[in-house]
Amino acid sequence: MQKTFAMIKPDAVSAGYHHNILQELELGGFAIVSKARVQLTRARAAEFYAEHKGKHFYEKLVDFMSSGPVIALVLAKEEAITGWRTLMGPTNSVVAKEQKPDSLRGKYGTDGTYNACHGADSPASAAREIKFFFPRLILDPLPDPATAK
Ligand code: RTP
Ligand code: MG
Repeated sequence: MQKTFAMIKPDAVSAGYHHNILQELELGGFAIVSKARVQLTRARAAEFYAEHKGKHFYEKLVDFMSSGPVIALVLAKEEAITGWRTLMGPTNSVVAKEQKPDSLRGKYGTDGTYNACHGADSPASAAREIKFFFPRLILDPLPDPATAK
């Protein structure tokens, strides 16, 4: 079982599409390990997407991601990282609507920025992003101190 970090972005939450997305991901075989509805400050959104700092879309992205509540998720499934990105579809929702109309971004996103959801793109990103939102989450069971040698 692999874990990934996913997020339902402010556009989808404010439109009420998070209900649909949560239902679709469970039907897709993802288990929800953790779920939190949170509002990112501008500074937290900037930190979350720091890898894109300096790109032309960065300021707009940070404004968007701090514009309303998001739903942060830790999901578990075999091959969860690639599986979730496949379910989301292409980054740009205009492209997604053309090429993958049944994907989450095809159905619930609008354009290249307002695209309904996020997914970690590698095991390292997933670990960083899970810690960013759920710093107290213990992902793997610790050995039982009573029986550990
Ligand atoms: P994400 O990180 O949100 O899961 O999306 P991604 O990997 O598919 O795409 P990425 O390149 O990491 O871009 C992060 C987010 O920035 C916004 N964006 N806007 N040209 C644009 O206006 C543009 N390009 C990217 C999107 O919200 C994208 O998901
Ligand atoms: Mg990305």
